[in-house]
Amino acid sequence: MRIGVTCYPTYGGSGIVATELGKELAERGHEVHFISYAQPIRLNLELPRLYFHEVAVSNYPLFDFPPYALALAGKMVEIAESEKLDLLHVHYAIPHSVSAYLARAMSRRRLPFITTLHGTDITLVGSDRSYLPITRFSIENSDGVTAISHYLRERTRQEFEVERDMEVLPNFVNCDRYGRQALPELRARYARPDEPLLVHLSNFRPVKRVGDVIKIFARMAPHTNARLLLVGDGPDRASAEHQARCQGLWERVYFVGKQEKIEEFLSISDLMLMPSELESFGLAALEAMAHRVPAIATRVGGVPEVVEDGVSGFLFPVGAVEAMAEAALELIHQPERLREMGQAALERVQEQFCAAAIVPRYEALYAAILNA
Ligand code: GMT
Repeated sequence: MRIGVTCYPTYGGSGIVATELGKELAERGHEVHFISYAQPIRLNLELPRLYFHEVAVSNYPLFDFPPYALALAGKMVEIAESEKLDLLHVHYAIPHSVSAYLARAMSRRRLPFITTLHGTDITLVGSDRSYLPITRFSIENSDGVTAISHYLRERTRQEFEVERDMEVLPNFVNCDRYGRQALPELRARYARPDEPLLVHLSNFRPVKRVGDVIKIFARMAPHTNARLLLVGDGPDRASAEHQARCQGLWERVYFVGKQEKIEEFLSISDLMLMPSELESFGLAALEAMAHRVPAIATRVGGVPEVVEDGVSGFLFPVGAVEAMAEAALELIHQPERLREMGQAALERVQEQFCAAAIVPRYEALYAAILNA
């Protein structure tokens, strides 16, 4: 098949899932054309059958806000026709799904499109009154809709009162590439062998509650020689850095910013902290679990579908920093228990979230839509 994929190319879970799916599809022999305003961060164009088409948005002085959704729709049609695309698969409803709707209407070829809902496109942006009607419209008019968790599907049904079919296709990792050996030199940069290494990975947006990560670590600090690695960047990074300095933790926390090889940082870590306000899935926890790193996380959204409380991690109410610190301390003080949880986390990933099981379900959905 020839598939057009649109996603946000920036540091965010939906773009990462879209890119990983594109890579998997290309490996399986499909031709995959990414259409976006920049090359997605994890997209490696040296791999065969993967292409990137940039959407140029002209910014006439009359516009306070350049009309990206329209430029994207135009580019989708252009690429669909020049590359003979069979379908479009857009990740994140706003505005991609609306652009795909326009592209389908404009195209001289048959051009069905699938919308994958990821989370904030429903829970924050889509439910904003100014976007709600058009989000509902684009969901109702997509040829196929998928959601990355049962939670998100239910939330979409409630929020938008849509009755249509929506398949739950969870996020995934490539189980052959994950779980490699830890890199001793990289780990040595951040912690000695006897110092447990905690990790937080996010885009540092308010919904991630990075401040709680620091609060948890501050409560742990007097009772452990552990260190904390913060991977990623975003609006709340500066305040988290300030908080770490004020708490006297600066020597023990490392803000390493955006990283290309996330898996290297996860593979040297012992325990993940993900105290988010909301996660429709929690891809960061899944990626950590694939490296035998259990998560201390919040019981929100789709997280319980990923992390089994007490088995592959521990779940707490939002803001329960004291309890999260206690649980993290208890785990790092019992290396055998930590190891068992890490193993359980890996097994859960292997049983439920391997690309080898999920990607064929996307292919089947594409085929069903093309044959409809
Ligand atoms: O969480 C973010 O800020 C980014 C956002 C996105 O769409 O890029 O993430 C959402 O999609 C991820 C991939 O499917 C999920 O793992 C995240 O849980 C989800 N974020 C939220 O629901 C807050």
